[in-house]
Formats: sequence, structure tokens, C-alpha cells
Amino acid sequence: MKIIVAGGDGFCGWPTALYLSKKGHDVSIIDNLARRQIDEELGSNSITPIASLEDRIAKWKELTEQEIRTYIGDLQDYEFLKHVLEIEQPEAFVHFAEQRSAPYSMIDREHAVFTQVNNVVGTLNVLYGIKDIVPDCHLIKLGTMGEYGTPNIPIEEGYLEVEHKGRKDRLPFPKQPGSYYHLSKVHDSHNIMFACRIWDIRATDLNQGVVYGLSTNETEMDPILSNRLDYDGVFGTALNRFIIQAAIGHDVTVYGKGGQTRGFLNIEDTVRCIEIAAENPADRGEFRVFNQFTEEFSVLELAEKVQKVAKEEGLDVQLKHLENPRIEKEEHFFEAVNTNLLDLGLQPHLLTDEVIRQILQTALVHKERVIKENVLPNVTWK
Ligand code: NAD
Ligand code: USQ
Repeated sequence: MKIIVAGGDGFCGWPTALYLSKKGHDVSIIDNLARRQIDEELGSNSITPIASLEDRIAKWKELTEQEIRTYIGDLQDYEFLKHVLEIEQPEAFVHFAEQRSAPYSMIDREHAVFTQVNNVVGTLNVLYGIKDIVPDCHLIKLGTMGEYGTPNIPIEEGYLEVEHKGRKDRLPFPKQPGSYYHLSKVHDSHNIMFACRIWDIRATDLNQGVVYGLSTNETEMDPILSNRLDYDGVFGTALNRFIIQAAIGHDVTVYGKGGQTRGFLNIEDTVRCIEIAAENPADRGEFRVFNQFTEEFSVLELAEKVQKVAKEEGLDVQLKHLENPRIEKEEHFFEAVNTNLLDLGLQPHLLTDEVIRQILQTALVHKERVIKENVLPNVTWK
């Protein structure tokens, strides 16, 4: 299958591009390298050293004889995007290429505007590009579980059967996101749903939970293929960040009470979920929603798991409840349906102590690279 992976230089996109290429798909990457520039803006880095995209691609070709073509450019630039779609004629367009940090979007007005313009305009351009150039192409769009927020009822996959004043309908599940970043995903979902309805586009919105881990079989083939692993207060996400904190002897930073519960999945399942979506495309005109996570944990549960494994490795790690820099519920009901991907064959890699140990070992190898001043959160919602 001809597949474009937009955002293919990023944390989820890079391992996905390699996995799909290994599976024999004809893969090309679009990326404007914005994430590498944001590292410079924030004075931050990935704890794992990451090679340039050029070197990554050359190494992949050397090891596997598979070619991944790259297009360096911005999805907001419609002429650029049109050019790529005309050349590639993709059957699937996997769209990871967005600003994905909630704290980054909450730094100030400029960062909120950047996040929403980058994400919403990029996705609108992809929708127009599919309509005008490759109308049969399947859009596989990365959304987020955070679109739903934390309602006091079980979260369904995209839609809710509602009975109101004696009438029934299947309506989009209510959205109560918790940052300008998460809101950008809601705006995307609405735009995609509308485009499916008016232009007969086929789309799958993958409402992904928090991703942990960093390696897949492909990224482990050579250090040049290593994936990025974020730990700072802006881009580091709950479990990965806690493990790196444990590796450098930092307190594990539980925000507030730590009862915040989210869906989580291993990066090895992210790549497989994309493959499943690509191999089972949505119908023309269908806006399909899958909740892409495998397990639910509270932040405090994760912190305790990390503390336990770190202790077994001889590391004395303390948990610290920091004043929560975000505005969010710290004790709440959370139960979400995730059966669509399982029904299509996803076999989850669950979170075991061994998985935590492996990430911890990688973090210990590179712990000298951590910039300690970046570990505590410095962006607040207030
Ligand atoms: P990332 O920042 O590591 O990767 C995103 C990539 O997209 C980067 O390489 C960046 O340079 C590129 N990009 C951003 N804007 C672009 C634009 N306008 N044009 C071209 N390229 C652009 O992020 P990630 O963690 O790999 O996340 C990928 C996607 O998955 C995002 O849409 C994110 O919202 C979603 N997601 C991530 C997680 C997670 O835990 N990491 C969880 C749920 C959903
Ligand atoms: N948290 C802590 N301590 C920390 C970091 C986070 O307690 O040191 C808490 C947060 O307050 C929040 C929860 O952990 O309650 C999750 O935060 P996170 O930073 O791990 O994840 P989030 O900001 O929601 O964003 C990440 C990705 C984003 C993706 C989202 C999936 O950056 O791209 O969309 O996970 S989800 O959370 O399901 O919406």
C-alpha cells in the first residue's frame, strides 16, 4: 500500500514509518522538523540521542534496502502538500503532524494560537488535498482520548446513543477537553466529520491515549534509528517522564492528588494500530472513531509502579505531590470503551514491571544528557 506518514520524524511517526516499511508498504514521510526546533526554543532535548532524519533514512536503506522518501515541509503550505500528494498518490495518509503538548499550548497567547493554527489549518489542508487530488485516500488521523475529558459516564468510541424528549439519535460524544492543544484535536474531529459528510472522504480518527516506551523491533536495529524520548515538563508524558525522573534520582512528580486517570498504550501498539486502521479502511463518507489505548491507570498508580521497579534496581525514589500546574479533576470516574481495535486484531503489549525496567535501563544509559532545570513543570493553566 502507498502510505504517507506526516509527522514521520516524531516520537510516534518515526517508529510507525519504519514498521510500515518493514511490512512491505511503500512509505514516504512529510515533516517540517518543527519538533526539533521546539527543542531549541525550550532549551531541551530527547534523553536518547537522535540522528538527523537524513541519516535515519540512509541507515534504514543500508540495513533493509527499503527506501523511505522524505518531503521536508509544512502541512500549512498547501502548494507543498498538493505537490506531495500529486507525486505520491497515497492510498492512506497517516496524520501525526501536529503540535502535541498540552503545556506548550498553554504557555501564553502566542503558543495557543500557534498550536491551534498549526493543527487546524494543517488538517484542513489535508482534507482539501484528499478531496482535490486523491479522493479515495483513507485519512488516518491521530486524535486524543483527551478530547472527551473526564465525564461522569462511560466514554464510548466517538458516538453516543441519545434518547431525548421521546426521540433517539446517534450523536458525537460530548467533548470537554482540558487544554488549547486538546481543543485543537476537537476542532480537527469536527472538520474531518464534516468533510466526510460533504465530500465522501473516508477517515478514521484514532483517539489515542498517552503513549509510553520508545523502542520497537525496528528502532532497535541500530542506534541511528533510535526514537526520541521526552522527559521535560513541557513534552515529557506521565509514565516515560516518571521513569526518567527515577533514573536521575529526581522525585517523581505527581500533580495534585494523582487520581487523574487516563488511557495508556505502548508505542509498539501505536504502530500496530496504524497498520490495523490502514488495512481496514473506513468506507467512503464514513467518519470512524477508534479509542486507541490498551489500559487505564491513575497517575499515582503509575508513580508507584515506577517506584517499585526502581527500588528493585537499587534506586531510592520518592514520590512528590506537587501543586497541580493544570486545572483538571484529580479524583474522578473514568471508564472508556476500546473494543474496535481489539475486534480488528490488536493484541496489546501490557504494562509489566519488565517493560518499566527496560525503559529505565535506557534512561540510565543516557542519564547524563538530562537537563535538570527542565524537569519540574514551569507552565501553569492559571
Ligand atoms: P511529536 O511532536 O514527537 O511528532 C510530531 C511531528 O510532526 C514532529 O516531527 C513535527 O516536526 C511534525 N509536525 C508538527 N507540525 C507539523 C506541520 N505543520 N507540518 C509538518 N510537520 C509537522 O509528537 P508525537 O508524540 O509523535 O505525536 C504524534 C501525534 O500523535 C500527534 O498528533 C499527537 O497529538 C498524537 N498523540 C500523541 C500521544 C503521545 O503520548 N505522544 C498520545 C496521543 C496522541
Ligand atoms: N501528570 C503528572 N505529573 C507529571 C506529568 C503529568 O501528574 O509529571 C499528569 C497530568 O496532570 C495529567 C496526566 O498526568 O493529569 C497526563 O499528562 P501527560 O502530560 O502525560 O499527558 P497529556 O498532557 O494529556 O498529553 C499527552 C500527549 C498528547 C496526547 C495525550 C493523550 O502529550 O499529545 O494527546 O497525552 S490523552 O491524555 O489521553 O489525552
